Amino acid sequence: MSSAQSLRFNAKVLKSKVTIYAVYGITISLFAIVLATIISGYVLYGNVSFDSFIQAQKSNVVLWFLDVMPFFFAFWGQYVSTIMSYEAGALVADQTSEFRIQTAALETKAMHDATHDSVTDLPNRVLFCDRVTQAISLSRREKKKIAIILLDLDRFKEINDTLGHLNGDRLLKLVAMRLESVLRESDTLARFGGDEFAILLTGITDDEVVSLVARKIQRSLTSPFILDELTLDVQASAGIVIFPEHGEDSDTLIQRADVAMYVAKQGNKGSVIYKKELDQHSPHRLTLMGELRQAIENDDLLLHFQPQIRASSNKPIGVEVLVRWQHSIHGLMPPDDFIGLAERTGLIKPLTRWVLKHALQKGALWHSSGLKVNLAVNLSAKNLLDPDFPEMLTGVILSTEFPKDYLLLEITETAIMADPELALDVLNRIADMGVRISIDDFGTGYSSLSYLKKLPVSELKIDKSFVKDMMSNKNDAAIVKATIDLAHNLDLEVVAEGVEDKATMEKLHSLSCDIYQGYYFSRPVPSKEIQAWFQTNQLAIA
Ligand code: G
Ligand code: G
Ligand code: MN
Repeated sequence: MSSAQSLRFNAKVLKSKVTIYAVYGITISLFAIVLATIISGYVLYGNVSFDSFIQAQKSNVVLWFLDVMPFFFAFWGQYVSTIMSYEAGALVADQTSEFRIQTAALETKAMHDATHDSVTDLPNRVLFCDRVTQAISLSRREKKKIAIILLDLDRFKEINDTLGHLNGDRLLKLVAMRLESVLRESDTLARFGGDEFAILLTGITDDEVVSLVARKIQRSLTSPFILDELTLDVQASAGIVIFPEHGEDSDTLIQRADVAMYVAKQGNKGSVIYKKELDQHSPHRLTLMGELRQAIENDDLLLHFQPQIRASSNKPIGVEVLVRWQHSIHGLMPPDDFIGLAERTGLIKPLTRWVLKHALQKGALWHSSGLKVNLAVNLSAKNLLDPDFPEMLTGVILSTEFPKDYLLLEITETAIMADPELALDVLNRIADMGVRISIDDFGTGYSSLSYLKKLPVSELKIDKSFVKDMMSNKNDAAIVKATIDLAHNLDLEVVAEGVEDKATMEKLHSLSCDIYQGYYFSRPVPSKEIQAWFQTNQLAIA
C-alpha cells in the first residue's frame, strides 16, 4: 500500500468511528424532541395524544430550536469527522514514515557494526573473509593472484596492561592509520580483534610485490608512536599467504597465514611467507591449550634452575626457578611459548601453583640436606591480580615446609602497572607473610622510579639486555651503573642477570652489584645438574 492509499484508508476507518458518535447525537436529540413535545403537549392541553403532540409542535417556538438539533449534529458530525480523520491519518502516516526512516538507519548501523570493528572502524573478520572470497573468484577469472598478510603486534598486551585499555585503543587507531597509509585504495585492511590486523592485496602479478608491501608495512611501524608524553616502539610479526599457491578458500588461507605469523613471532622474524613445512612447527594453538591443561595435571612440566652468586663472597646463594614443558611432539618448550597462552586461558593459576609446589618441594629437600639456597620463582601479572594468590602461597609453603624467608617472588614492573591498587594489595599481603619480592626485567618497563618506593620490594634485577652488552655499549653500562646506585639508595639488593663473561662480572663488581646470574656461571639446568653444580662450586652458605 502506498502512503497516500494508506492515508485514505486510515481516514476512512477513523471517519466511520466518528460517524457513530454523530449518529448517537442525532438519536439522542430525536429522542429529546419527542419527549419535550409530549411533555409540552401535556402541559398545554392536559393529555398525551397525537393532536396535543401536533399542537405543541405548532405553537411552542422553543421546540423548533430543538428540531434543528439533529440536522446540526448530522452536519457537525460529518464535518468534524472528515477533518479529524484526515488530521489523525496524516499524523499516523507521518509517524509511520519517521519510524521507517529510523528503522532503516538502525538497520544500516547494525549492518555496519556487524561487519566493522568498533575501535578502528576497519572491516572485521566477517567482512574480510567475504572480501577474500570475492577476490578469489575474481582472480580466478582474471588469472591474477591475491595475498593475505596477517599482522600481530608484538608486546601490545604489555602496553595495554601498562597504559590501560583506552590508550591501547588509541594506539590501535594510530597503527591502523599508519597501515592504511601504505596500502592502495583497492586493498582491504581489517582488524580481527586484539592486536591482529589483516590485509588483502588483490590483482597481484608478481610475488615480489607482496614482499615489498610486507616490508613497507614493517617500515611504517619503525618510527615510534607518540601517546601523550610517551614514546612507544611497536613492532609486528607478519604471516603471508598467496592465492592460489597456499590455499583455495578464505578459511584455509587465513589459517595458514596465522601459522606463518605464529612462526614469525616465535622466531622474531618480522615477516614469514607460509610454506607447508611450517605446519609442524606451529602447533595449533587451541589444541595446545587443552594439552597445557593436561600437562599441568599429568606433571609433564619440569623445572630448570639457574644459580645466583653473591658478589662479595663469590659463592652461590640461590637459584632462579624456570619452568619448561616436556611436550611429546614439540619437545622441550620454553616458557615464552606457553606462559602467554596460560595467561590468556586462565591456566596461569594452576601453572603457578604447580611451579611453586614443585620448586618448594625440591627446595625443602635441599635445605634438609644442608644446601641452604634461596628460591626465586617467577610470577605472572595475572597472579598479582588474583586476590586468592596469597592464600594459595601460604598453603604451598605450609604443605612443603619450605622456610619462607628463603623464598623470593619475581614480578615485572608491567605486572604491577596493570592494576597498581589491586597488585599492591596482593604484594603487601605477600610481604607481610615474610616472603621477599624482586622486580624482574628492570629497565624494560615504563614504571617510574618513585613508584618503586611505595612497593614492599627487597630486590631489583637488572634486565639481561643491558647487562649482556654493557662492556661494548656505553649507554647500557650507564644504565646498569645508575640502576645499581638507585637500588642501593632505596635499600634494595641488585641482581645482574645475563652475565655472560668474566669481564662483565668484574665490571659489575666494581659497580658494587650484589648478586650475579648468567650463562658465565651456568645456564638454567635440571635439578640433578644444579645439585652437581653446587657440589663443585662450593656449597651455599646459610
Ligand atoms: O628460561 P627462559 O629464558 O626461557 O625464560 C623466559 C621467561 O619466562 C623468563 O622471562 C621468565 O620470567 C619466564 N618464566 C620462566 N618460568 C616461569 C614461571 O614459572 N612462571 C612465569 N610466570 N614465568 C616464567
Ligand atoms: O626474564 P627472566 O629474568 O625471568 O629471564 C630468565 C631467563 O634469562 C632464563 O630463562 C635464562 O634462559 C635467560 N638467561 C639467564 N642468563 C642469561 C645470560 O647470561 N644470557 C642470556 N642471553 N640469557 C640468560
Ligand atoms: Mn626472572
